[in-house]
Amino acid sequence: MSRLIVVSNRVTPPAPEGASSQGGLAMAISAALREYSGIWFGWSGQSTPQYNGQISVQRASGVTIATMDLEEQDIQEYYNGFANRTLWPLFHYRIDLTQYERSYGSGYARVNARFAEMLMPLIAPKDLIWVQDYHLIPLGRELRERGAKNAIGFFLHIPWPARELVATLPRHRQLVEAMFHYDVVGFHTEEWRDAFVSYVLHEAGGMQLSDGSLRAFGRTTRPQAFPIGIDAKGFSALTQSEAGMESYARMQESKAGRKMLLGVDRLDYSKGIEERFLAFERLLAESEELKRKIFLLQISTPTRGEVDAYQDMLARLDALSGRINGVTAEMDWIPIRSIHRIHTREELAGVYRAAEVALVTPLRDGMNLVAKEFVAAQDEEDPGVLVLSRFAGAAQQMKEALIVNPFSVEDVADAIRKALAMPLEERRSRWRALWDGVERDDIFAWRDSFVASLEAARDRTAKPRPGRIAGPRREG
Ligand code: ADQ
Repeated sequence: MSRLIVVSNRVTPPAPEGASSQGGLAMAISAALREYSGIWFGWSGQSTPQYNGQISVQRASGVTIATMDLEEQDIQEYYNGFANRTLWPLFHYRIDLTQYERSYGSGYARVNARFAEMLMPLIAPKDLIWVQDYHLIPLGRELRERGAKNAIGFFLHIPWPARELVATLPRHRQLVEAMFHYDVVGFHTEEWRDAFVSYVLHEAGGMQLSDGSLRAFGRTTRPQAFPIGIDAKGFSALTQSEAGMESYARMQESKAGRKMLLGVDRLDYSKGIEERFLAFERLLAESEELKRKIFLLQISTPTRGEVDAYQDMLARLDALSGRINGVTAEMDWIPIRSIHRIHTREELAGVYRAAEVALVTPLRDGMNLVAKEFVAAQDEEDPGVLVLSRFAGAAQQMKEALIVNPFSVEDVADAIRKALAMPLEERRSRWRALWDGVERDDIFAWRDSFVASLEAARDRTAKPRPGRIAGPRREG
């Protein structure tokens, strides 16, 4: 088995299963590397007064992790700047929040070059290299320029947007050209992959070859969809852990016979939390009979606090839940419980299991793992109902959920009413179909299919066999 080197912006040392509170990407990588001999390389999350080219290496839970510190200016321009003020909002269709600063672009290029400089000495000739996410798009090119001949793959955890949006980015061609230094470029869904293909064919004058790969900028890459999953069985088992059962029992008690709607998100404008609150308000206004019988528990962890759009959102969200509660609450009933805290995986599993309805209503989301965690945590005899945004990548797979348009408060309110009234038999059959998918397309299937694709790319490079040029593909 080849050694796998995973590179991501942040490296979060893996904690023993069940004890961690890592975010979606970090969860996915530590689960993927646990069974692979390999290295996880990235930023430590710490700043250093001056870039010193030093790497710190440690082993944690069977994974070797190698990290570097970044200078404050790097953090501002690369991480808070180009990654989170430019690419993140743009790729989530928030052009109104997208900031196009030249200094962000230079910081992004500089940090990607530093990543390559630090990583090169760790790479052995047969290693497979797997670069994660939008922070590191140019890393493949930087590695190639320094002589890396390995199979290198890239996976984008966020959506790839319509080409008209990409074209608003200064030097967008250069960014896309960088994708062509990877042998494989992975997306969560066929929709995101097709949007990338569309850019290449129509903006970059590229060609699609008969084997599905793309040729442009004098290079070839293979775009593919690899829907990410969770450690489904592992997550399901957390509901039976001591802490999981305790959190379930605590929630059941605090529900006091009421039905619970649940939202769990990183606090981010892409997650549609404000729109969800407004839909809930609409539901209560239209369905008087539901008052006092239901409540919404929203658990949102603040992130990216240095970026103003996130501070603004936190303030708006608190004001909104305060207003709705102020107008609607009664002495012994509060409609929205909104908390900003990180919970352990076990606690979350117990809370998911106690919920009658999960509201996963992002305005745009690469995949959304919360939808899958909710399904994995249910009691098969009496499962809850998943309300899922059509704009989450997960909606492509989880068709038995109640699929909604999160921009329409009426649509979401209708779906909540339907979920609350759904007969047990229908809940069971929908849940069964969802669980079958979550269990089959789990995190290990995701890892294995990406690595297999990277291995195939390595084998093709060893014996080059050019594909036939098929000409630009027609858009359907
Ligand atoms: P995220 O935007 O972070 O991930 P998501 O996929 O929903 O979104 O993952 C969030 C993770 O954080 C889940 O595992 C959840 O349990 C955890 N989490 C959220 N709130 C928490 C809390 N209060 N306490 C503890 N844990 C909490 C990005 C993309 C997604 C994509 C993933 C993986 O934006 O679209 O699904 O990467 O590729």
